Amino acid sequence: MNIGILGLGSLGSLMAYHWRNHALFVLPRTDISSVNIKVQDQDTLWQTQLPSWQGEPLEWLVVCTKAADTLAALNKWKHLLTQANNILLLQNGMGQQQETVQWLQQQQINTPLWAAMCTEGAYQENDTVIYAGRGSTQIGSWLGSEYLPPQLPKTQYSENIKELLLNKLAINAVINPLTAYWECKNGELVNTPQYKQALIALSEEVAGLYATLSWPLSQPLTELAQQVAIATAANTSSSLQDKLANRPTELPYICGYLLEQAQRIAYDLPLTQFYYHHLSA
Ligand code: KPL
Repeated sequence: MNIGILGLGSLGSLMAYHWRNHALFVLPRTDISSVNIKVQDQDTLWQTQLPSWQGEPLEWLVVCTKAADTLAALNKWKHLLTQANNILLLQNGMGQQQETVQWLQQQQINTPLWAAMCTEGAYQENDTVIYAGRGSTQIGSWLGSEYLPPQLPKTQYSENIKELLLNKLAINAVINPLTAYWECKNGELVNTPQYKQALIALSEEVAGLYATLSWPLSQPLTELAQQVAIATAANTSSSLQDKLANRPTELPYICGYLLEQAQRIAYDLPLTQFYYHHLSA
């Protein structure tokens, strides 16, 4: 299967590793003919050189950029996008999917849009991506189409991808701003009484918005956020990694998205607002 990867950050590189037995192409930001990647999976170091996409037909074009970079990244390749049978957004956050639907319509590109919810963990150390936590990747049609393309390896189909993404968004809306604000590992949010109090307060605030919007949560958010903080205790959250590396965080597509939804119904999210503004400063 031909797969194109747009955005070779830690997640894009990890997916390339998963799909290493397929014909992979990268869509780099600059005009280079290939990209080197290295992924460390426990004792195995996988390294390869992936060719740049020249418009070969793709079964899947997978966007692994930061949410905020989605449209700029797609725009660079718009003249070739009709060569991709399916576009998948494999990113944290919410809001970019709706922006992409609109952008595709404006460009009159009818390629089916898919979204993914991924629980894999990876981070970059120098020029190597470390596969830190095994998880899964669920994908579903963003507009609810019933058409099923050839299965993207190492993913499972979900019929309720929006619910899964909203659930993940709620978890990220609690763990990411708190870990970035306190500069702590995920696990410290449950082990340090002061941070745990903050986790409970923020979970209650976000859960209140979800209830008001009738957005489903698989469990009470205070429990869910603590479970994920424990399960990923040794992780540095993606927002803290970004903050420490002086990169823009994905918080506009996490807290920012929730603040926008709350504003539309005049609902207050004082804690979310506080952390978001503090971290955006
Ligand atoms: O998705 C994550 C992230 O860091 O962005 C969590 C679930 C918080 C794990 O680190």
